[in-house]
This record gives sequence, C-alpha cells and structure tokens, in this order.
Amino acid sequence: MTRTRPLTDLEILARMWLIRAFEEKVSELYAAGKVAGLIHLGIGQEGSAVGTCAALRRGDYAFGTHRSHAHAIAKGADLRRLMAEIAGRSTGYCKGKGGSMHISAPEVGFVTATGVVAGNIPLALGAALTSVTRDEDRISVAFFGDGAGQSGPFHESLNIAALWNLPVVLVCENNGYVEFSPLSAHTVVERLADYASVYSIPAVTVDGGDVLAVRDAVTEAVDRARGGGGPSFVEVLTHRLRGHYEGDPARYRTLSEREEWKRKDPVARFARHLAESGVPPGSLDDVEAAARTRVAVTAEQALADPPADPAGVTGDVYV
Ligand SMILES: Cc1ncc(C[n+]2csc(CCOP(=O)(O)OP(=O)(O)O)c2C)c(N)n1
Ligand SMILES: [Mg+2]
Repeated sequence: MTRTRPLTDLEILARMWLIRAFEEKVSELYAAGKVAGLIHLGIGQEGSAVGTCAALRRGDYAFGTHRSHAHAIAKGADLRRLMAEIAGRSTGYCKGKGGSMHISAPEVGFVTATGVVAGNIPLALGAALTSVTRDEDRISVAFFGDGAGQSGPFHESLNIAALWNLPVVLVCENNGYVEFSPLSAHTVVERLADYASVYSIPAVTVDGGDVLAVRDAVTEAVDRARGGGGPSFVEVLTHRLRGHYEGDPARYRTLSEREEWKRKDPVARFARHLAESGVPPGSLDDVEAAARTRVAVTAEQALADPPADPAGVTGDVYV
C-alpha cells in the first residue's frame, strides 16, 4: 500500500475545525428539530480523532463508537453523506437507516461505528486478523471510551490481541465520564492504560488536548503494528464539552469543571500554538471560516435530499 503524505500543521487544524463546525451544525439542526434520534457529540475531543487518524493510511481500518462523527471525518468520510445519514436522508452512508450512531464510510476505511459500548473492539481485532491472513499490511484501530474498560469484550479483546500479536491500536478516549457519572463511580482504576500491562501490551497515556502528542503516540503504535510488533494501547485524556447526548442538561458537572475544560479546548489550543510559532492570525481565521462555510453548504445540500425510504427498511439486512 502506498504511503500517504503526512498532514501539515495547517491541514491538521483544518480537520479539527471541520469536525468542530460539523458537530456545532448538527447541534443546531437537532435543536431546530431537523435531526432526530440520539446524538452524542465529541466537541472537545477532536485532538484524539484527528491526532489518531493523522497517523493512519486511508486503507487502515477504524472502528468507532456512539460518539464517532469526529472519527469518521478525521478518517476522511464524505461530509455530505455523513450529514445526510445523521439527518435520515436516503443519500446517507446507510441510506439514512443508521443515523448518528451507526456511521460507516468503508471507502476510507471507517468500517463502522456502534452504539454497543466495547462492541467495536472485537470487530477491530477481526479486521486486524483479516489483514494478517490476507497479508494486506493494513492495521486496525478501535476507538472506545473509559466506560468500555469495565466490560467483558474489552478484556477478552486485550487478551486475544496480545496472544495472537494482532496489528491493532486500541485508542481509549478517557473523558472521565460514563454517561452521567464519573469514572470513579464505576471502577477504582483511574488510568485505563494500566489494564494493558497485565496483557503485556505496550501502553501510553497522552494529553488529548495536544493533537500532535496524540499523533506522535499513535504513530509509534502504528509503526509497531506494521512492523509485526503486535497491539498497542493509547489512552487519550480528554474532555467532552457537551452533555452525554444533545439535550442532556449535564447537571452532574460543576461550573468550574466546565470552565477548566473550555480552557483546554484542543482546537483553540492548537490554533494558539500555530500563532505562537509564527503562522499569521489571518490565515488561522481563514481555516475556521472555510470549515464553517463548507459545513453550511454541505448541510443545506444534505437536508434537501429525500428522506429514507420506509419501504427499504428490511433491505440490506443479512439473515
Ligand atoms: C453494552 C452497552 N451497555 C450500556 C450502554 C449504554 N451506554 C451508552 S453510552 C454509555 C457510556 C459510555 O461511556 P464511555 O465509554 O466512557 O464513552 P463516552 O460516552 O464517555 O464517550 C453507556 C453505558 C450501551 N450503549 N452498550
Ligand atoms: Mg467516557
């Protein structure tokens, strides 16, 4: 497989803005009643999605969660088909039948997202095994939250990934919350990377507010997987700036916590970093403006598309 050119810093910022603008648009459409269903936004977690996917090739496999718009966009999904899927349009990736939690963009290696917490980790292992048996040189990535760490499939997957030396990178987005309660209400284990050592899987914990730190950590893991070194675990410490789902009043979070998280916003932080390294503020503003314009046009097009066809509800189902 051909090596993809590494993204420039401005391209990384552009991807982060595209995701932020896209998700803010989804939030706006949801509030206006133009998008239905349960919507989980990853606003504040862009550093993880973009940093990880910046280390991947187009042909590598990625598997997402219930909070995966960012992962799909970072992997290169088509914005219009993604928005159409979320808005239940027939032009969506799954003909509008999957919605926000069941995105799939196979042409860019984003195999699927799933609403089943930890359910995607064994799937990512399956893709990694396929890659090995077909001698394809594709690695596989599973994104999952801190809530997955208390589940059976998580531990079974770590065990098998290590035992079979699979080319898989396990990216844990530890935002400290599992639905409406803090991680400490679910487990005494604070750092999910600690689980990896039990299975002899190399692990690292990185600051998800630093997109380049995430990219570098995942690059090391990807190189290990491609080189035959087996699985790695990357724990990304992150924050979600919205509630668990759109409409969640998030009363379980204090004002000071919210303020602190906003200060750590990975998009603003990376823009500040580029400004400090000499990129003219005008060009940084242009990146944000271009993302917002592109998303606005895309959303308008997607919403003009026909809704999902009820007659097709039993189609594309395998028995
Ligand atoms: C197997 C399973 N159990 C429970 C749920 C309900 N549920 C939906 S999201 C969620 C919390 C997930 O928390 P985490 O993995 O930390 O991801 P985050 O929402 O923080 O991104 C739960 C328990 C589910 N979807 N699947
Ligand atoms: Mg969480």
